[in-house]
Amino acid sequence: VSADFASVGWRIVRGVIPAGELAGLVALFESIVPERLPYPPRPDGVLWEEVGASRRVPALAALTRDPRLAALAADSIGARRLKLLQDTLLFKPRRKGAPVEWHQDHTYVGFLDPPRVLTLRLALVDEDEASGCMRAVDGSHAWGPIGGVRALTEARVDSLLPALSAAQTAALERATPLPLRAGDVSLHHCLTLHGSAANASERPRKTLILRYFDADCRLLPDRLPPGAADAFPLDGDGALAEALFPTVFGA
Ligand SMILES: O=C(O)CCC(=O)C(=O)O
Repeated sequence: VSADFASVGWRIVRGVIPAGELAGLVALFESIVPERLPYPPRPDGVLWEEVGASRRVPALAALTRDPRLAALAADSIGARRLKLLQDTLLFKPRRKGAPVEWHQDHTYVGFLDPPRVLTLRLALVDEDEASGCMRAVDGSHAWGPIGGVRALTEARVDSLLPALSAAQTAALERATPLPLRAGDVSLHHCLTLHGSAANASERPRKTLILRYFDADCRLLPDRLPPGAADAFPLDGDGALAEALFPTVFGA
């Protein structure tokens, strides 16, 4: 178990993917999320999140099982076996990249119990404060869940700001920026409060996001919105179905 992750709620691991492998991963990203496409703008800019591509792109599926990534995630929460919940390719175009509102992933994954769920992010190009890198509030995973659960089927992430106490709001001022070099990885707990600013830089931000959970987690069906149960089938042992939520570590 990572001590940093347990006490702070996030950790960074440098140089997980060596420079020689990055061009191939950038090309894979580009084949799924081409930079030239006119992604739909929101009032605050463009943020494209391509969700679930590993179910149709074998090279991406292989990456979700890459032991360099999956073992880091398992180690961070001390899981013996880990399953993949979801993969997302996040693209914040240069100059007009939109922010990600302050949130806990738990709002969208809180149907898994216990909350032994985490997110691994692999930077494919350098990301820093100018290009809207992620920011996290140290120790906020100990605050517990804020607000309700809305499950992964939500189209966009809402700000938790209105639900925060005065002390929690003040803590946002001290949020830690998580600048990454291409090939670096950050991991955060599903209860860690985080977000990211706009990308006003001349560089695009391209991040591969993998959400994993302890294979011992069980689904709480009453936390799914009506009609969502079909997207979360179970195997005979009560675990989320292997066909859609594959075991990526400790199989
Ligand atoms: O990378 C970002 O800017 C935000 C990512 C995020 O919110 C997440 O992975 O849960």
